[in-house]
Amino acid sequence: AGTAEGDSSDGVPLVDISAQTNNTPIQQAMELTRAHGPVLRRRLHGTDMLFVSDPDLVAELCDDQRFAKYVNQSLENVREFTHDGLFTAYNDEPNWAKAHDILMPAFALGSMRTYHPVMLQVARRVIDAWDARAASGEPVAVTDDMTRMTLDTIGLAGFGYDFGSFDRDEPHPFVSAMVRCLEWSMRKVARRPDVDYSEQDEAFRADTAYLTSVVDEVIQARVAAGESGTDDLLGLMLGATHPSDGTPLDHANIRDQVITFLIAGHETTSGALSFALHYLAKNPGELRRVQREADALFGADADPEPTFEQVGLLRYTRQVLNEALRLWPTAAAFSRQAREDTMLGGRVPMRAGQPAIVLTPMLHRAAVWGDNPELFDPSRFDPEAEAARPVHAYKPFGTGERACIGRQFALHEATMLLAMLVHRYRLIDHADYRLHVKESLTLKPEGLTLRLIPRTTEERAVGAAAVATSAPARD
Ligand code: FDE
Repeated sequence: AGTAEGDSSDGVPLVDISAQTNNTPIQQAMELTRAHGPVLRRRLHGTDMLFVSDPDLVAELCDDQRFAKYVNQSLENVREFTHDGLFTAYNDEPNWAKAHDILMPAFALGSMRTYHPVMLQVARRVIDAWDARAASGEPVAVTDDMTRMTLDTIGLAGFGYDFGSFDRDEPHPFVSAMVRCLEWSMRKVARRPDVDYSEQDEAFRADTAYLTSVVDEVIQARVAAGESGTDDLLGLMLGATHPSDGTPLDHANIRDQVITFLIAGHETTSGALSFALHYLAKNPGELRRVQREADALFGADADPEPTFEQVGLLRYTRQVLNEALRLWPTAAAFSRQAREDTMLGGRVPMRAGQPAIVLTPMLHRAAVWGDNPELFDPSRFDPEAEAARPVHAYKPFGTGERACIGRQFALHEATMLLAMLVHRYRLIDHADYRLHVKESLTLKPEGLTLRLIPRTTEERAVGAAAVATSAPARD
């Protein structure tokens, strides 16, 4: 994992990785942290970056009085195709506050009630596709199908646009183009000064043009449809004006926001579901536990119609997702910059504007998580256990006012689908899958396939009865 070149004047280890290949920068930074400790400087072609995963220091970085979001180098590259959209805007760009204020209400917990029927509709697409696989005995490609699900959901719920991903054998071309753009953004950080990258840049520009054309089609479709669906994200952006100055978002910015939501709204969520399914397949005891929770709530009938309220009651299923996002937070890093000259932890000097990257997967493996952090254990998110932990020890959705706006959306969608899937199928780890994490700015388990066996009504009835007799009902 690279040898420390030495310590900087403040005692922080400095590691030069310029000579190493860098297609998995997050896992590489995790290795560096394992080797050199939870505060280090990584030098890449002459540029140094501070990486932090110590919970006390992360708590400081999360203090909005002292630090703010920093648009780091990879986000700077994403900016080339999302400009001042929510994710990539600088803190002081007017469109950030404007879009944030206009869109916030659409992401409050109560608004999930509006999206619930669409989420259910897309969950049924997954089940139809998986039923066919189960019947033929073929395995399912988990990550691909979760990506189909989340793309269709954000498309329909956010913009009234149907990507129809389950009617295609290959991923929707939007997904392939978007993944290439994200990979370009990630790899550009590690470019060597002596190599010509114009071919990659040209391909990137072609992909960007394609993304733009798809989004223009999405917007056109809405404009053509007239007034319907005016309370979704696109309707809000086209219609609402900012409370303070009475102006709406301009069209170029709306396009950037749509691209932003299509990206942020599906890559990360599909990864989270894929990791959760992987860990459940590897941990039969945990799988049984979520199956029982679903059996108790949905009953023995094979085709439940989960209600909005029921999703809020799927507490252990939610804990499984939390735990999957602990081990593999799919948006694996966020960056902060000092507002004024300051000392991090009283010993690492940071000048005003200087950045630090919070390496979330290692924060999530710090000593506060106990002595076996690699163990998949959703009981870490039992309410008592959570209350005993420092609040900033868990940050899969970032922090402060630039934290994830889509958190409730992602969790509602993912919790419901996960419960429906484990209610319906036994998950068989037929290929003895060994976790291989692919990085394309976000993380996902590459090549994960599972075989499915439909559960029977009797199995579900037994599960439901076991819960009814063993566990006192919680409020
Ligand atoms: C955001 C976000 C974040 C932060 C970043 C920084 O700081 O740089 C994070 C970490 C995240 N996010 C994460 C996540 C995870 C998951 C699963 C998700 N996410 C999901 C989702 C969905 C949707 C729709 C979204 N998401 C969205 C979003 C947005 C728009 C943003 C930006 C915000 C501001 O304002 O800035 C985010 N997200 Fe997320």
